[in-house]
Amino acid sequence: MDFEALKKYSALHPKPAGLALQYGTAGFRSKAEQLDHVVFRMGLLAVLRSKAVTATIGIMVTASHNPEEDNGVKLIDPLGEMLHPSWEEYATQLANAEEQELQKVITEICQKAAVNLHKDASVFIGRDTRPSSEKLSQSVIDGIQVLGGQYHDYGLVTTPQLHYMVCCQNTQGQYGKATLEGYYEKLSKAFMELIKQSHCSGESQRHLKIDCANGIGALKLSEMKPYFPQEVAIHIYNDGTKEKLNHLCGADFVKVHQKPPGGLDMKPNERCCSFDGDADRIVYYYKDTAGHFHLIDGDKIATLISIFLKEFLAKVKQDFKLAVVQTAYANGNSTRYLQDTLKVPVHCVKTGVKHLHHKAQEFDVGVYFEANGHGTVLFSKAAETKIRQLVKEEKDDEKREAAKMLENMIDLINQTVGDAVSDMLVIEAILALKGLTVQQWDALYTDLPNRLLKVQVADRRVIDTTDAERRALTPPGLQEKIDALVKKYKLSRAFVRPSGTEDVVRIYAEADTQENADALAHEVSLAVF
Ligand code: NG1
Ligand code: ZN
Repeated sequence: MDFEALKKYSALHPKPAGLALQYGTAGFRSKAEQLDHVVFRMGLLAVLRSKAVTATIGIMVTASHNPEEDNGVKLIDPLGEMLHPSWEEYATQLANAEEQELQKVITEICQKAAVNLHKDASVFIGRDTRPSSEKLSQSVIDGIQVLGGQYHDYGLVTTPQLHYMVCCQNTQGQYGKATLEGYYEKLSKAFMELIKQSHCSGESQRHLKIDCANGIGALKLSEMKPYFPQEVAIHIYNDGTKEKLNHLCGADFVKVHQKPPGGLDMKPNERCCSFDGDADRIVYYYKDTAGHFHLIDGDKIATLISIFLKEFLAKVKQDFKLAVVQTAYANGNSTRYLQDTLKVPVHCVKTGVKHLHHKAQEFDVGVYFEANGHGTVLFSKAAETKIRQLVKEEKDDEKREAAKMLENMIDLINQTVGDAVSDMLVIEAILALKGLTVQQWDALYTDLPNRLLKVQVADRRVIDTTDAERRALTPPGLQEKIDALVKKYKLSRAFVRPSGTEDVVRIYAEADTQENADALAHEVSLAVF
């Protein structure tokens, strides 16, 4: 390795002395001006990771739903999954090394991870529409080049599109073509095959208003539009030409504030949805004739998808195991509905896509969604192979048709990661096939009133949790206080956890009424100090 060149280039991307950041649930997130050294070094790390696993690695520059001034970076592993946990630690060490320690830290990583420096390296790069993203992705390229890695810069893409590209590349095209065209063709073909079977989509049923958070989703949906026939009537709002990214709009805003985004005029009973800033999350909503706002979050999306899959999996009679994976933020009534009414097993894991993804891999068909709208469905290799085989060979018409439906769902779903575009098409297809209106979907169960709060504390790491983050182990006495507060209310539940993406502690509470959920969240927030 040419350490002299490294030293020279690293000096062009200096680390602010004393600054320490952590590779969290979504990679690094911070104010954009603090990230130049981080992205340069993640370019270095991507090369090392690529050499270690002999595969193409992805790097995405985005801070998702966070304010436009922020930015972030995360690495994507060979099959499009999140970076392996052991390398998250290397990422943190490398990002925080002072200039003079850089060589030592890199050498240590190479030793610990058995990196063969003689191997080739290949990295795919993508970025969101933030003003700072272009320059930061140039610094990523500097990092890749200084270690002699090859790269392909996809420029402006959604986060899930980059995950898809990486997976296609490393599976020799089995997952699809590693181009935007390949992505649009695969999804639109599967979608059209599915809705061919629907008999009940009237004119008003087809319209969908989409709030793109003034982000990358608007650009990519516009690119995708020509792949669909005119009957697919999607209307794009908050396309980034007028307002700031994520400002008073987007999936996170709608979910947290439980109100409609700015910039989208909603008529009663119109079906609307919001993407987040990098288009890996989606939530739906509508306003009823009385003017009340109804949010349909990730939990209800998981429910709709599970209903559909359960029905068609039963028809192919293969005894496939279907399960839903949620986090502690899932609404209590969604869990009850899935388990008690739908009879689908539910598992709860820690916050963070990697935990959900990992758990979902244990089943033939694993549906996972965070309440905030990030999620997807995973099919085991065996289930997928069997379904494709049934489509080709099954003599029984009903069984074969059901398998065909599932096969198209498999192709429509982005199995690498939650994808707002793909999820939207999955939802639209299911609503059309089942002839469901947005109100009927919403009425499957009623959400328990809930409140999400965040508070700033001196050091959020003093809170340590257990039981999928539903109970606090430290500081001593906190959990007892929360237990006492929860007892005061009916149908109540509350928990606290340190955020992995912001310097805050998050508080979640639910109860029988909105007033009680708000009061409980507030009381718990006071107990955290
Ligand atoms: P943190 O900041 O760790 O709570 C947030 C979301 C996660 C996930 C990550 C990654 C909530 C409460 N938390 O994590 O669900 O989406 O960001 O972006 O929504
Ligand atoms: Zn996102």
